Amino acid sequence: MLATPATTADIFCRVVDNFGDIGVCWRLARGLSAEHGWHVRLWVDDLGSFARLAPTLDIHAHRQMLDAVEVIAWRDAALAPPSDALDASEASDMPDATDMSDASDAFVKSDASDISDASDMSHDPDASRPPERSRTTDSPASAEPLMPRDVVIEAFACDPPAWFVTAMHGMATPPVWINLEYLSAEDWIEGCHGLHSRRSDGLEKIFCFPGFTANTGGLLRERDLLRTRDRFQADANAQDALLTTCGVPEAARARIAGGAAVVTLFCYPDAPLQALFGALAQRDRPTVLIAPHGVAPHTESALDALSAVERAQFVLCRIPFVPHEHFDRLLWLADLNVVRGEDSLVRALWAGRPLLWHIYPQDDAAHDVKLDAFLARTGWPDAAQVANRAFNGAASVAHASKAPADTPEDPAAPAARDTRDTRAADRADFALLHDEATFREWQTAAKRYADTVAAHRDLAATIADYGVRATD
Ligand code: TRH
Repeated sequence: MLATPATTADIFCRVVDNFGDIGVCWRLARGLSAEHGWHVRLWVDDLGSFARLAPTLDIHAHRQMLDAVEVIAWRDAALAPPSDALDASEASDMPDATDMSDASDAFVKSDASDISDASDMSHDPDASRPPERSRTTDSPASAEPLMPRDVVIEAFACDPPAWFVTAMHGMATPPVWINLEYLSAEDWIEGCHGLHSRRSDGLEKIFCFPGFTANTGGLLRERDLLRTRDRFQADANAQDALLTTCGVPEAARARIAGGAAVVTLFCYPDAPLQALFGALAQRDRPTVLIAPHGVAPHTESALDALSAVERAQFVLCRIPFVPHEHFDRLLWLADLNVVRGEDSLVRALWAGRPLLWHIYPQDDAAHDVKLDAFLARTGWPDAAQVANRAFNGAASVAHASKAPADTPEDPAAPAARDTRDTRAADRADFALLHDEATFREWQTAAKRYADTVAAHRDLAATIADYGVRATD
């Protein structure tokens, strides 16, 4: 019997902002490779951001293997050669003569060292062809030209290179082309997940919507993740070792061992931390705050604004950015996780612990709708929903009178959040943090909701199914 060949795939990722785009793509690439045996090439336009999550990445390599995934430095489309030098449809993804002296991660930049006159690059007849392995100097990866393979995954409508799409079009059987969309808990996601759209050139895209329900693409969740989490949560030594690895100082670890609560802090700069800290200070146990350097820069001033007695309830640990595996475990050991964006939300969900989601702000306040849709699914106590809305400056049922500061009618209110800190939230919004009974209810509900969502198929498995169809 002939063995079925492994599915081969290209994942394209542009880092628009922050770390969420590459965070999702990196987890997906590894999941497809490790759990489904796929051969994955991950094209990333910003290796610097990627390296924050994967410190062993070589940001100067144009092609490299990392955790069995081939990572390709995908040059920035903004660095296109002069439009008259190349056909415009191809230019946007071709090497740029003006970039040749730059030490950026441009995809084909290593080629420049082979070319005596870089300024003549735009006339290089090879410029309109896909780059080939033979022209790179630093890759342990496979030797075939970078032609499309079984599956193309375009993350967040990032547009693969034009020459690549042209090559897809020229294939006898074009790849399965998946557009991986942003995460939302809104109902309409179910109706759109899996829809096909035919382009004018005849190629077809499938829309894959991650989501929280069975009728969506699901969420990224490694096999055995919850079992591994459960073991870790029951192992105080493993937790202490992780804290040490992450750079949490001895004194803070001693406080944790002595019963202090751990709160991780990964939010956008406008989070109402003063109100949150004011409520945490009312707890009958101290809090060790763990925050990456540079994140939530007003943490220190919000702590300083507390009374001396309240301030004494906190130890703040600023730690370096840590790799995904450590980040996930930090969330597992915390009593409360403050997360943002979509990837850290999902990881905090899997922690099965209470969380405050500081959702990525959108111009038309669409984030409020997304937040409500998520909260409505969780089954968390009302007070937890109030706290989450307040943390985002959104009107809540209990605190509707505070809404004007964030409504479009308020001329001082920005389209997205950026000035509202304690204007829209006060410590009363977070009262459940020091109400033991309600907090316990939240803990139970958080665990239950994680289990509920984990009963659905995970996103890598959903996408792997498309791959099976591609290789059938
Ligand atoms: O970084 P983000 O704010 O990314 C955002 C969101 O994804 C948003 O939805 C998107 O539209 C916008 O970018 C363009 O938040 P997010 O999604 O939580 O991603 C953070 C990633 O960083 C996640 O993969 C976890 C990872 N991380 C670590 O690996 N180590 C760390 O120490 C920290 C703090 C984060």
